[in-house]
Amino acid sequence: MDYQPKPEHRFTFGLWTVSNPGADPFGAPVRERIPPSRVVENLARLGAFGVNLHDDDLIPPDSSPSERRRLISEFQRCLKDHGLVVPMATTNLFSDPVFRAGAFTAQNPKVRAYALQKTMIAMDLGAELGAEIYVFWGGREGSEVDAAGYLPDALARYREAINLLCAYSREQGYPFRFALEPKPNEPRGDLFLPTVGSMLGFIATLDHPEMVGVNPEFAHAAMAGLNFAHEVAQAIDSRKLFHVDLNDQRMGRFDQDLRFASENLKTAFFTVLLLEESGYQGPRHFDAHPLRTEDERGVWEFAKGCMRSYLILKEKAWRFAEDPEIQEARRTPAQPLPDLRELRSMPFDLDTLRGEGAGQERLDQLLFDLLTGVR
Ligand code: GCO
Ligand code: MN
Ligand code: MN
Repeated sequence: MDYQPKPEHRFTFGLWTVSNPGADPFGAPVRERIPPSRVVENLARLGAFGVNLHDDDLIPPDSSPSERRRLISEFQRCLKDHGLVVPMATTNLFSDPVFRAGAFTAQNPKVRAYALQKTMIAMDLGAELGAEIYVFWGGREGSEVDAAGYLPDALARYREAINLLCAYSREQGYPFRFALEPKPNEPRGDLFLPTVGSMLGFIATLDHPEMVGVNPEFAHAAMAGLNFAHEVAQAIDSRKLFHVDLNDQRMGRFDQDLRFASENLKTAFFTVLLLEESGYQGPRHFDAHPLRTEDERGVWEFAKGCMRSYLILKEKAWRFAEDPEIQEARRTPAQPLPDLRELRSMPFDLDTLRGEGAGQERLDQLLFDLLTGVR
């Protein structure tokens, strides 16, 4: 096995991921921002399928209309030359100081209107580039000071914004499916709608719930101490897994955005197993950043590493599914429940049931042996 990524594996990276210049709250950038054309060229060389972007990643804010046109057509030409696509687009509603107290949920109606307009323009751009998934990550939708307003009002403003944008997408005839991305905190003290479950509850209250799903992210679950595979499982169970952000993170740290599978090997394995077994057809998007220690050579090693690790875990997932001993230990008896009447009067041998172990120590060790290459 050479673990060579190919477009059919549907690996994608954001322009903002590989070209992240490595600034942090304590230090200046350590790398030049890699221009979009060089990102496309290198991702194609490494075997990726596509590249995703925020409006501002491609078109610096305050660009003139002619500058905008030039940047779009140059980028389109570059995508065509290298055979890369843009499956997903999104809006930067967090960098500009105007969004310091929220974008869609800001109390100031002018800020909300501006956030909506910026998103409509970014949707036009995404549609022009062929994107079919539109991600919403509410980086500034949250609070530090809950005394600042009645919390349910913020959610109502959020709902109004997503409803308006669903209407805009439909009116324009765009093919978008919206994917809402939960995160527990950072940059706000507490972000609204912090988990997949919160998002699913919110989606059910929208005008067009069928258009809207989720974009769970590994690191966001890990920050909250949650098991990412369980987050993905709930999204799959609700048929709402529209997109996925793969990276890694240690719990109790700042938002690390580490290379996929670099920290939590088992959860990464179960994530890949779920994506592959469920028949998820969407992009495998790496929303991670190269370490601040790296120069551009390290950036491409990082990108290669994300895809390579996924493919290695995919091979392990196959072996897991085909290993007779593992499957035997994993088997759950497929016995339907009796009907209600029978159930009500059914006898149980509780002593036997209470005495039965689950055999999971052995199964977990078999998995360890498989993942470490001993098996
Ligand atoms: C973060 C988020 C973002 C979003 C991106 C796309 O923690 O900063 O994960 O990277 O995914 O803005 O909406
Ligand atoms: Mn993130
Ligand atoms: Mn993300």
